[in-house]
Amino acid sequence: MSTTNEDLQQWIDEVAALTRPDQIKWCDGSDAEYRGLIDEMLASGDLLELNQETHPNCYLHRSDPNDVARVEHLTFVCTKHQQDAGPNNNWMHPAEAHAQMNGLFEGCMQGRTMYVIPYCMGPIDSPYARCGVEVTDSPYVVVNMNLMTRMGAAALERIEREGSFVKGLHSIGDLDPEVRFIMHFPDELQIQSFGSGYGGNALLGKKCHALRIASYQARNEGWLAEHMLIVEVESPQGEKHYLAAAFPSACGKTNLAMLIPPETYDGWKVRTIGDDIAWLHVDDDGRLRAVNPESGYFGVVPGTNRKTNHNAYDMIRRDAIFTNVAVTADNEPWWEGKDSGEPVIDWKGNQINGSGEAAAHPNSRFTVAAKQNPSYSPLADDPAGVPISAIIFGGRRRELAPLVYEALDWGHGVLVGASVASETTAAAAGKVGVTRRDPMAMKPFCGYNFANYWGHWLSFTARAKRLPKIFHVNWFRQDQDGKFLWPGFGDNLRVMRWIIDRCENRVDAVETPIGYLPKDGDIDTNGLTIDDATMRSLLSVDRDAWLAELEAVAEYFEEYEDRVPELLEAERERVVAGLKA
Ligand code: GTP
Ligand code: SPV
Ligand code: MN
Repeated sequence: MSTTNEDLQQWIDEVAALTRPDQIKWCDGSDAEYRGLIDEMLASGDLLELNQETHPNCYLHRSDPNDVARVEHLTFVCTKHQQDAGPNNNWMHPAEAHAQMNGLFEGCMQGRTMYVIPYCMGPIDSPYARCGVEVTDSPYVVVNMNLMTRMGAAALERIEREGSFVKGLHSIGDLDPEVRFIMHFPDELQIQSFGSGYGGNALLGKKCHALRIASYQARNEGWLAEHMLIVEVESPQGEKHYLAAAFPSACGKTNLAMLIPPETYDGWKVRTIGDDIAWLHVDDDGRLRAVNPESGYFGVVPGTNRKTNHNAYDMIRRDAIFTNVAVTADNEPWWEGKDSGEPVIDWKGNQINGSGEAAAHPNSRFTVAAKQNPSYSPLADDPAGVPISAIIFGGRRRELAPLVYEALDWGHGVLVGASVASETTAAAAGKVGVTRRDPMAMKPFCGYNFANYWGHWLSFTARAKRLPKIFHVNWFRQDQDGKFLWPGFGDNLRVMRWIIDRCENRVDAVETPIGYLPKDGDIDTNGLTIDDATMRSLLSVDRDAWLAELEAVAEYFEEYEDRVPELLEAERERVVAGLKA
C-alpha cells in the first residue's frame, strides 16, 4: 500500500531507509487486521490468552519490568529556545535531538515489521479533530491504537484530503531503560520515541500528540488541549450538564467519568464522553465546547471492583487487553483491590511467593474501546462536542484542600488551576506519594512554558462570553490513621450536584478568601454514615496552612521568572490579602 499524500509517502520512505525494517505494513484498522495481530502476538508470546470462557477476547501483555510507566525524566520538548519549553519541561535543541535520535533509529527495525498507523484524534468528521501517523515496530502499539483511536482507512482519507498530520516515529529499540527518549518537535509537528513499549511513551496519539503537540498548537490557534475527563450528568428532571475535570495521572478521572450514582440518587444518570483528554474550543455562542480526541481507554486496573466502579468492572470482562496484571489459578486477570479470586502468578510472570509485594503492578492498565463502557455516551462521537458548564481541578492531597470549593471568577480559577498540587503516583517512573505542583494536571504534558500557558488560560476572558465556572475538588483527604475521610467514587456525584446547583445559581455559598465553599448541610449526605464533624473538617479553611500554601505557590511561580502573567500574581496577592484580613 502507499498514499497519494506526497509528504507522507516521502517521510515513510525516509523512515524505512533509516530504520531498515524487513517489511512495511500500512494498517487499515479492520477487525481482520486486529485479529491477525492478536494471533501473531499469541504465537510470539507477546500476548497471553486469559480465561476465554469468563473473559472472551481478553489478553495479557507483560511489559519489560523496566518499562512499566511514563518516563518524565526522559521526555523532552525540543524548541529552538529553551525558554519556550520552560522550566516545566526537559529541553534539547532540535538539531541535537535529531542527531541523537537518528543514531538510535539507524537500522533499529532490522528483522522487524514496520507498521504505518494513520489515526484521527477526535470524531472523524469533526472540524476539531486532528490526524497523525504513527510508525512503529510494536504490534502491541498497533492493537492498542486500534482500541483507543480512530485509526486506519478513514483517517488516511482525511489526511489525504487535508494534507496536514503529526509525524510520530516509534521503536521499542532494546527496551534498555538507559537508552530511552520521548522527543517532541512542536514546530515540526513531529514526535520521536525510542526504547519503551509502554502506554504514554509509545501510544503516540495519546499524551505526545493529543496533549504535548496539541497544547502547543492550541496556544497558537486559540483553543485548549487538556488532561481532562468529560462527563454528562442528567438529573431526574432531565436537566443535563457537561463537566470537564482535570486530575493528575491516577487521581480519579476514569472513575469520575463512569461513575454510578448512589442508591439514594434515583433517576440520576451519568454518561461518559471522555476519561483522559479534552480539546476545548470557543463556539459561536461564546461557550467552551469539548471533544474527546480518543475512542478508547487506557485505564488504571488496581482498585477496580464492583463497589468502586461496577461499570469498569463489567467493561473489562471482554475484548480487553490487560497490561501487567496478575493471574489466578483459573487464568483470570487479578489485581489489588479486586474483590474476588486469588493471584497465583504476579505481573512479572513469577509464582506468588508471599513476599508481600503487589501481585499486579500498581500502574497495570486495561485497554478497551470506549463503546464497551456501559455508561458510554454517543455524544462522544458528536463532531460538535458538548458545551461545558463547569471546569473542575483536583489533586490527591491528604491535607489542606477542602472536598470542594468554587473559584471567585475565571482569573482566580486560573490561579486555582495553576496551584494544583498532588501526590505522585505509579503512572510515572519515580517516587510515589511525593506532593508536587501539577498545574492543571498538565505538569508532564504541557508542550510549552507553563507561564505562557497560564497566560493563555487567562486570555479566555476576552475570547469567550459564557465561560464555565471553575471548581477545585479533593477526594483524598485522610485522617491521622491514613483513612480516607470522604467515601469517594459514586458518592462524588453528591459534590457534582452542588457544583451543578452553583452553575444554575440554585444554592448559596460561604465566601472565603480561597473561594466559595458549601454551606453547612448543602452537600447531600443522605444515606452516608459520615458524621457532621468530618464534613466540617472536609469543608474548613485553615488560614495559616493556606497562607503557607500561597507562599509555596509564590516560590513555585518564581521559577518562571518574569514570564508569569501579572494578573496571576495579582490573583495570588488578592487571596493572601483576604487571608490576612
Ligand atoms: P490516568 O489514566 O493515569 O490519567 O488516571 P485517572 O485520573 O483516570 O485515574 P483513575 O480514575 O484510574 O484512578 C486512579 C486510582 O484512584 C484508582 O486506583 C482508583 O481506584 C482511585 N480512585 C479513583 N477515584 C477515587 C475516589 O473518589 N476516592 C478514592 N479514595 N480513590 C479513588
Ligand atoms: C497517565 O499517566 O496520565 C495516563 C496513562 O493516562 S499514559 O497513557 O501512560 O500516559
Ligand atoms: Mn492520563
